[in-house]
This record gives sequence, structure tokens and C-alpha cells, in this order.
Amino acid sequence: MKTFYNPHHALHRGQFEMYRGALVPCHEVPARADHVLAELQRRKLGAVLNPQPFDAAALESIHSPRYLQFLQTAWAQWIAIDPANAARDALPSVWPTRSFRTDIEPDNFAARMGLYSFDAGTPLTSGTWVAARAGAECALSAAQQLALGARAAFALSRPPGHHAGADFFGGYCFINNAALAAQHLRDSGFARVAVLDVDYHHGNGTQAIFYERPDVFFASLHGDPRTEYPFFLGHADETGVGAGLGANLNLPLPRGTDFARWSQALEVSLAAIKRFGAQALVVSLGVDTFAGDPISGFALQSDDYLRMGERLAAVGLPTVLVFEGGYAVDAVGVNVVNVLQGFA
Ligand code: 6XA
Ligand code: ZN
Repeated sequence: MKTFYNPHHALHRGQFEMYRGALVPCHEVPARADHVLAELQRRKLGAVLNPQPFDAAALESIHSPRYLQFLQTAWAQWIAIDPANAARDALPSVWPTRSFRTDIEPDNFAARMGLYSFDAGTPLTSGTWVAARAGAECALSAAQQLALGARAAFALSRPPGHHAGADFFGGYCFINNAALAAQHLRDSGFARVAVLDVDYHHGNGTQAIFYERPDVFFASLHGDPRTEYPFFLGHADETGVGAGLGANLNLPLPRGTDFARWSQALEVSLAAIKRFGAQALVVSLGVDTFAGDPISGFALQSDDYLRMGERLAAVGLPTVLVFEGGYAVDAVGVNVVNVLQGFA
């Protein structure tokens, strides 16, 4: 299987995220993708390619032009406020919660940061736009492989994407790579596409993007939002609305879930994807389900990822795998590549 590696990912290099009242070093670090790349090359698991370029219209198939314009210009706005900001990441600190207006874009930069985000854990840095854009191109390039007849492709696209909505960032995500891949598959003639999100955290952005659509099924296995990030979406009663009713499946699981229990939920999600009649599959591949993950609560072991890959391959659909979370940095390469090896 071909891998599309984001050659610019390290330009997104956050320093600190807000956590329990303090700025702590970011968990989402460039070394994550470097470890996956190194392990891929060590096991010689297929060609590693640069992504091909896509124009703005591809990103606008999922994200609002207003949001993309903001992301593209945010760093310049940040350092225009104070040249000393060049040494600091930009973090949001004020948000339009219930009863506020979101239709008017404020002039104030901090206010715009809040308008387009949902947490204070996602620093925007000098290279965020270039990195996120190239990461999106990895997902689009991988989807393009399927359109050309490939069985599977892997997007090694950092920063991750599944928390990003049509017009907001958060959860270390800026552009929704998996959603872009799914839309590209739709536009390439796959009439029904499923997104399966196996990251520890609910893919709130992907769910929101497709929530009213009957042509893209979203299924997610994740830590129960009553206790786990992103907290405000991902419950089992979210099944889609309007034309999308029935095309959304959430399987929240308790902290401590091991592979045996996790696999049962996987079977439920795969049966639903089969009933839906998907012609292609996008997997949001986070490995923060690993027992050693520092910010998550499941108990999967490295070998379990081989079984996961085998089971995903047995679905028999053309499949794009997109890298998402996983913060046990020393194990993230082995765990991700185990999925790919199991799949292959
Ligand atoms: C809160 C935790 C963000 C989780 C990001 C993630 N700062 N999502 O791994 O899949
Ligand atoms: Zn995650």
C-alpha cells in the first residue's frame, strides 16, 4: 500500500497547550509522524510518496471559505499585533457559547480565534497552515489512489483532523483530513462512503460535517464523552438528522476497555457499514487506544493492532487509512504500522 507522507508536517510545532490551569508541553508533536515513517521504512511496507497538489476547491468541499481564509492568514495577524508574538503560539481564550452570535466575524484577533475554535489545547503556530494544508493533500492523494483502482492507501497526515469541523479547529486538528478523503471518494464516483473512526476520541468534526447526509456513514468507537474529550458530542443517541438519519453510529466505551471488548464494538460498526452498503471506507486511524497512551483510557496492546488491520482488510472495501491521534510517542510507529501490516 502506498503512503502519502506530509513533508511539511514539522512546520506545525506547538509549544504548549492549556491543561488543568497550566500551559504544558504539547502532546501532539512532530516526532509522532517521524516514528511512523521510520517504522514504515524499516518494514518496507510500500512506497512513501509526497502528496500531489490540490486547489482551494478541494478544501472548500468540506470547510467554509471564511474559515480557510482565517487559518491561512491567522499567523500574520497574530504577529501584526506584536512582533514579539513570533516567539509565542496563538491560543484561543474566549468563545461564543450559547446565546452569542457567530454570524458576525469580529475584527479582534482573539475573538476570531474563539469564533473558529472550541478548545485551548490547540496552538496555532507559524507553520500550521502550510502543514495542515499539505496534510490535507495527503488524505486527498490517498483517496485519489482508490479512484485510480488501488485497494488501499495510507495518509500519514499530521496534524490530525477528526475534531475539525467545517469552520472550527480544536483537539489538535485544523483541517478534517478524513472528511476530505470521504468527500473526494464521493466526487470520484463511490456513491456511498463510510468513515470508521477508531481513535480513542470521538470524531466530533467528522460527525458534524456529515450529520445531515445520507451518502456518508459515520461510525465511531471511542471513550464515553461523559468522561472523555471532546465531552459534548459522541453519545449513542446521535444517529443523524434529516436525510442523514440512520447514517451515524456512536459506540461509546468505558475507560479500561480492552481489545476483546473493543472488538465487539468494532463488529457492530462493521455490520452497520455493511448494511449501509458502503462502496469505500475511510478509517480515522488513531492509536491512542493503546494501553500506554498518556492522555487516554483504553487498554489495547501493540499486537492488537495487527488483528485490527486484519479485520479492517476483511471488510473487503477500497480503504483509505488516515493517521489521527496516538501520543505514546515511542510506540506510535509500531502500533500504526501494525495496523497497516495486518491490513496488508
Ligand atoms: C485535550 C485532548 C485532545 C485529544 C486529541 C485527540 N487536549 N483526538 O487525540 O483524537
Ligand atoms: Zn484521539
